[in-house]
Amino acid sequence: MTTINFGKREILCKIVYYGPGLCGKTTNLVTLHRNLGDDVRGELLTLATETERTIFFDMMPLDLGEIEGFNVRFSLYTVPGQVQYVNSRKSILNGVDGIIFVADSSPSRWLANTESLMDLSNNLAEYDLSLNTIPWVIQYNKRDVTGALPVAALEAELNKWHVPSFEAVANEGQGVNETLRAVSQLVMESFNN
Ligand SMILES: Nc1nc2c(ncn2[C@@H]2O[C@H](COP(=O)(O)OP(=O)(O)OP(=O)(O)O)[C@@H](O)[C@H]2O)c(=O)[nH]1
Ligand SMILES: [Mg+2]
Repeated sequence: MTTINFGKREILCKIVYYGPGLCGKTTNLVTLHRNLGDDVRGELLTLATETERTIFFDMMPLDLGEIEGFNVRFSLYTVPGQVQYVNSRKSILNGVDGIIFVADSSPSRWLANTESLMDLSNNLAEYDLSLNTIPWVIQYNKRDVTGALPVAALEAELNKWHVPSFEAVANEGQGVNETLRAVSQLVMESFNN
C-alpha cells in the first residue's frame, strides 16, 4: 500500500528484497548504499548476527526526487532468508509495494530458490496480495559462481509470471541498479493506474 501524504506532498513506497538464505539480498543493499550519493540515500540500517546474516531486516531510505510536485521516497528492506525466520519475513511484507525476488544461481540452491518463492507467495496471501498482481521482478544473482544454473532453466522454474528479470553479480555491483530501477518503475506505474 503506497502511502501518499498530501499535506507533506510526499509519496512513500516500500520495496522488499526477498529470497533464500545467502542469495545476496543484504549485498544488494550494501552495494547500492556504497554507490549512491549522500543526497539520495539515507542511512543503511542492518540488524545482523556476528556472522552477518540478517536476523530481522536491513533497511535503507532512498529519495527518488520529485514527480508532479510530490517528493518520492522509497524504503528498501531485506528479509532474513534462513528458513526459521518465517515470522520476520511475514511481518516485513506488511504494506509492501514492490518486490525483488533474488534467486541464487548456485547449482546447490535450485530447491532453495523454489521453496523461497513458494514461501513468498504464501506470505503475500496472508495480506490478500498475490504474485499475479503486485509489482515484482526477479534478480538472478551470483552469475559468477562455477557451474551457475542456466538462466533459461531458472526462468522456466521461477518466472511463470514473465516478470522482468535481471542477471547480477551483486558483490561486484553488476545488475544491482538495473533491478531496483525496474521494480521502482513498475511501482510508479501501478501508482499512476
Ligand atoms: N560469488 C558471489 N557471491 C556473492 C554474490 N552476491 C553476494 N555474495 C556473497 O554471498 C554471501 C551472502 O550474501 P548476503 O548478502 O549476506 O546474503 P543474504 O541474502 O542477505 O543472506 P541472509 O541475510 O542470511 O538471508 C556473502 O558472502 C556475499 O559476499 C555474487 O553475486 N557472487
Ligand atoms: Mg541478509
